[in-house]
Amino acid sequence: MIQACIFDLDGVLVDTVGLHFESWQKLASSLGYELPLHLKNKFRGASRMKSLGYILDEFSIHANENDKAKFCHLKNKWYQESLANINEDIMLEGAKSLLLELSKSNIKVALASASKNAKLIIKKLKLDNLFDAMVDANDVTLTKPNPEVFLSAAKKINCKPSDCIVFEDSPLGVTAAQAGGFKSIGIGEEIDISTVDSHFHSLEGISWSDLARHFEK
Ligand code: B16
Ligand code: MG
Repeated sequence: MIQACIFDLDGVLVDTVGLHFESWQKLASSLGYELPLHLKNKFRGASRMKSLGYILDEFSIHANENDKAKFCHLKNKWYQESLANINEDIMLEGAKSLLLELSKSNIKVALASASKNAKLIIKKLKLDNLFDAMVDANDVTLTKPNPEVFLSAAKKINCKPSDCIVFEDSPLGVTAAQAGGFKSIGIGEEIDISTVDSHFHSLEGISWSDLARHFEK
């Protein structure tokens, strides 16, 4: 029986995919490059270092470990600057109402994000009270497509993976959810619908009663 919903953050609850891309673009510009648009979706669910790897590969840039750490630091500085004045407007359609409904329905809710900024964003949006547990890239050693972040979230809320629905916008995250034995809902256009239990354009219009019916039929 479904007992919990586990949400990815970027691209599912908040509209930050563009902000990540713009921050990487600033880094690329500082090195004299223009990022191709296809990287925007490739960055979804990818750790900061994995994302940098995509950029270095794209332009065949050789960088040592010191350079990589410096590039990641710069990107994150710009990303955090872009988060400075965010408010609820950055939430994606349907996100707040579904979180509220789940909390009223006594369904456990957890966050499982590949971003080291996830808790900062949740705090800025004053959404902490809607989550029973939060796990982000600061808490795990392996990143998506490894299931560690989802398994750790499930453990914190004391639920079996098969009793949890994971909401994800990235193929990396869907692979991680499947590898961990979770039910999965793909959100948005980057998801191959054959890889998930259910697919929606956004969280808009998704209600807990529909989900319960769908997964318990
Ligand atoms: P940071 P998610 C992921 O978050 C983003 O999708 C991905 O684009 C980003 O590179 C990654 O977090 C790391 O973020 O640099 O803030 O640690 O989608 O798993 O919530
Ligand atoms: Mg995401």
